[in-house]
Amino acid sequence: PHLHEVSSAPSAEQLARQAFARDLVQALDGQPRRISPKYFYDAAGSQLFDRICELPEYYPTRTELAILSQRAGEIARHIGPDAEIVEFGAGSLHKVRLLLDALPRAHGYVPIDISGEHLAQAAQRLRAERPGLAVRPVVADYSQPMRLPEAAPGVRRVGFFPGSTLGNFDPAEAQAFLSRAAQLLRGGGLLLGVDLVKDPAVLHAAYNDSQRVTAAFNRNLLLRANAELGADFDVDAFAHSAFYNAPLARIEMHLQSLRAQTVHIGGVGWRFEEGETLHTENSHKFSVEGLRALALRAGFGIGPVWTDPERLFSVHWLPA
Ligand code: AVJ
Repeated sequence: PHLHEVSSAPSAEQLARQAFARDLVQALDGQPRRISPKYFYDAAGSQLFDRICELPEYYPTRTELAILSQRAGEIARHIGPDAEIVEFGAGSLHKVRLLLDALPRAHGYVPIDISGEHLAQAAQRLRAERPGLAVRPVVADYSQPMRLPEAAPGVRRVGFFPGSTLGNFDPAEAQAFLSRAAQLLRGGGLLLGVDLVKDPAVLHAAYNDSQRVTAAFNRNLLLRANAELGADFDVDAFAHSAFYNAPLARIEMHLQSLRAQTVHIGGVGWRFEEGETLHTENSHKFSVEGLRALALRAGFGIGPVWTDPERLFSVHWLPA
């Protein structure tokens, strides 16, 4: 009765599930055990992340929004008219709206995201708001090499990569991503938001909020594995652990086994000793100089940087 399903090509959802299965099994096989934070963002995880952005302790989102809205005019002058805005990882449209509002003559908007569903919805909403704007979503994993639709003649591509998502990459990955971005954006530039090195206590609080939303966000990865892959993680037997690794200038998030236990996926078991962790995220923090050195090595020029008065967060204009 289900022959038509057997013969049809795998859906985007099935492919995403397979990639998650492959990467989680690889993480569990590894030592140390480490998985990409991109798997946080299923529907539930995306909602938890939106709640994180509203937390009193989590300063990055509101600080970046304040910088973007206060400096929108100045930023728009660097971007110039007739640009096509390419957003890497189009989450909420909140931030790009601030930018587009300051760019009445923007030619187009190309949001790139791995979640096609999320992306289609966002594109529809924006088209309704801005009928003159060419919105061309691209479903892709921007952490991998990728191609973009041809830009119209005379249109400059300007990248937008807010939220300090760059900080999720290891330094070598960040370098590789920026090098590819510099090529894709040649003739235009990149507007890049990154979190800054600061008092470790402030960083610690931002990833250990008192409402424990970040803990739920971290643990949601295990719930997702149970729901999508039939894993049997005992979610209550893993603690949220987030700490600042000062030598590497990064927040690390882990899920730490509270006791010796064995977890199973598809009949295969992996043992966790008490205290052993699954490393779920690195969130690198930058200095303005360090970021500029990285950008230069990737082939960008150096433009102005905008920060808040407390120097918590930074937004960089990098000509390509
Ligand atoms: C979306 C990667 C920028 O690193 O601060 C928030 C994700 N993790 N709280 C960050 C996150 C825990 C966030 N980024």
